[in-house]
Amino acid sequence: TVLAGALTRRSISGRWSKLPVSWRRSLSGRDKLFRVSEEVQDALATGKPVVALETTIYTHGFPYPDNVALASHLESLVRVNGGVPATIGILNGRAIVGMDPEEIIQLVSTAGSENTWKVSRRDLGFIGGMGLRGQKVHGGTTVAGTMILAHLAGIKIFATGGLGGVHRGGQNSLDISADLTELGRTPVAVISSGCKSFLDIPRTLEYLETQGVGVGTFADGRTGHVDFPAFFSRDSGVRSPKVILDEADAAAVIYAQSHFPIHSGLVLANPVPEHSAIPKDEMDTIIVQALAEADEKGIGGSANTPYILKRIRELSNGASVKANTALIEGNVIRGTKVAVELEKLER
Ligand code: PSU
Ligand code: MN
Repeated sequence: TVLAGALTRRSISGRWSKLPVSWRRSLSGRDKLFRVSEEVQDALATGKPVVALETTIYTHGFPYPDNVALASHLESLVRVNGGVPATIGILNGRAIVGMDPEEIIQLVSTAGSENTWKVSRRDLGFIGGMGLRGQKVHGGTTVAGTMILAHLAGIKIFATGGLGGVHRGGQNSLDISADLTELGRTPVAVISSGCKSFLDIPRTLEYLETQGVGVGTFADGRTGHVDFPAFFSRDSGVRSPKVILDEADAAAVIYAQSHFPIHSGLVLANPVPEHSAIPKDEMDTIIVQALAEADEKGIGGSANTPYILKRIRELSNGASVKANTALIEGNVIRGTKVAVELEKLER
């Protein structure tokens, strides 16, 4: 490719053309743009359950140094439940699937810096390009960004806290998270606690339906009314399109879907544990205030979600952080168990 050619000439000049083609490719621009850790490569090659973890929650969600502790804790939760974690993020423009502990610290300690971007689908080319130009740019990957990189590495399961969605008033502003279109075109199953109620949950579910994304919520029985969860709260007032009982149910759905030419993802919603949930009306008051402030200050686009999350943290005096931590832990454990079940079906 043009890119590989340009890098090649500069990096290893004359000796390059004598290398076998496969080596040339692995030493080329692609290697400067994308790396999968040896542990994750090995796990994928030997059929071990791998679980992808995103990094926008660390760079644009949790403050430093709490984010370091959380990142390491989530990785251990994957391991003790029989999986291999693949934390995904970007350092100096290079996307890494399976960041090591030092790389995670290097990335998440830059939370809040202007050189640390929130990287969704539209940003991957820019951050990679700036990295090739020698810029010290880092990135926390969103659900959309993480799905793309996970899929490129061959990972099918991804656990996180919450999904982006259609913002309130989105029918006019067209502020619809790229997470939703990504779910429509990238075959990765995302385990989350739904989306926050500062978003428009009914329109988010409509949009996912249009995108062909299967949505199921974990519940104790297959019948009856089950809400699609609203992150801090188990109820949203909006019915989940489908219900799943357990990890084996979820794995069967992923396995079945992979046999059809459906290249979309799945949303597997895992409600926040009862004991750490924040009642819906309590949350609503805080959200109304945070939304009004964002509107007054004109904070829109990709800055909107991080701003609202920050204000919710402040206005709830940290109660939201506790709930947020508990639900992510639950999702990571669930996601790992789904990956373990899926591995059994694929064996
Ligand atoms: N929702 C949350 N917490 C988060 C995010 C969303 O409750 O941390 C992050 C995720 O990384 C998600 C992104 O993919 O924000 C969505 O941002 P946007 O709405 O700009 O697409
Ligand atoms: Mn947006």
